[in-house]
Amino acid sequence: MKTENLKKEALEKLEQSKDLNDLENIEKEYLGKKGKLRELSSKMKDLTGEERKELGAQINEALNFLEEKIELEKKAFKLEELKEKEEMESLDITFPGVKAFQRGHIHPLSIVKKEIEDIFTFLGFSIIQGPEIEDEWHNFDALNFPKDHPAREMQDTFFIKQKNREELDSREKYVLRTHTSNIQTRYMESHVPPFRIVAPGRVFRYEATDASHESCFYQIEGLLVDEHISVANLKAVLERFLQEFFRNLDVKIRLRPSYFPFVEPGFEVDMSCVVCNGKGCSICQGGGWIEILGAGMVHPNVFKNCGLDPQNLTGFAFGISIDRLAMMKYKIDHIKWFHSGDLRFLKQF
Ligand code: FA5
Repeated sequence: MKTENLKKEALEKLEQSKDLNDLENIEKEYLGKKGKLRELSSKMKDLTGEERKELGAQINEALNFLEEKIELEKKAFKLEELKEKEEMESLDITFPGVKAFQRGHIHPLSIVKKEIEDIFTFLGFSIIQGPEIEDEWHNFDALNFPKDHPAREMQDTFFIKQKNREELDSREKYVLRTHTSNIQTRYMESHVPPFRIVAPGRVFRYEATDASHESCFYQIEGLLVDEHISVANLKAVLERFLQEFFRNLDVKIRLRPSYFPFVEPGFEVDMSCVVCNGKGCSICQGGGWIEILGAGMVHPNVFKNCGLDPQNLTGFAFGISIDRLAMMKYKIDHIKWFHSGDLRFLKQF
């Protein structure tokens, strides 16, 4: 009966075992060379032949029984271990991440540029691109800039270093474009009116920076050429554009005479302040109006320089600062923020 008791005892321990280590200890305790069942056989010498035979059979039966049981338990533990390992190591790339994925932000200038483009597309304008490195002909000469115009001087223009620059023709001398008006001349050279285009892009100026001036900023050029176009059309398009852009039908504009060599008459255009509705506030410095763009009627010399006959053609052009529109829309107090790369600023959009 001793073997039965040992079997029972071993089975109870097996039931309570928690891992392979426990099983190995049970195996050693009952089946090992010095284990409890083998120890029983050492008592056989005191028994009669018949008793010895019977005990031997009982011990063998118990050994086989427990061996089988322990083997089964081992397999079960190993399977469990494998499953756990698989769960830990398996990689399901379709599984959602533990941390929420951080999405980037569209830059405020890109948001505003897209909005402006959408409004002008709605008004029937096409969107055109032009080069940032431009020859002096398209950036100045074709636009009727006199050779000695101060805008060509070192304080305004980034000139590209070229060998024997002085001897080159203005079509071979390069600058970083100082405005998007270069796209006007390129477009008029290669297209037949009527047309209406807008052209957004980066422009570069060698000038001191402050809250509303950057050496690299964005403009959007507008050009509409047809017969019988007047300042009234220019005013209507600009006013409509601004009302759409600021989603405010009270936006008004006023034209102040100004000089740009490529338009006649030329204007600086102010809009009524959208922050105070023209009553006067810190953004418009109390005046109720803010200057946002230059505009005018295309000068006949520009038509001529671009190979068009000024006789029957009229048109208007304008150049808006995208940066300044963005500043007003989002009430941004300094132009430097756009290129600061500061995430605290960018995350707001
Ligand atoms: C021009 O660049 C003309 N090409 C605009 C034009 C086009 C006039 C077609 C007539 C017909 P201006 O230099 O004024 O003009 O610049 C246009 C607008 O850009 C200004 O009204 C102002 O809002 C903005 N601007 C000018 N300089 C800077 C600067 N350094 N940083 C940011 N915005 C500027």
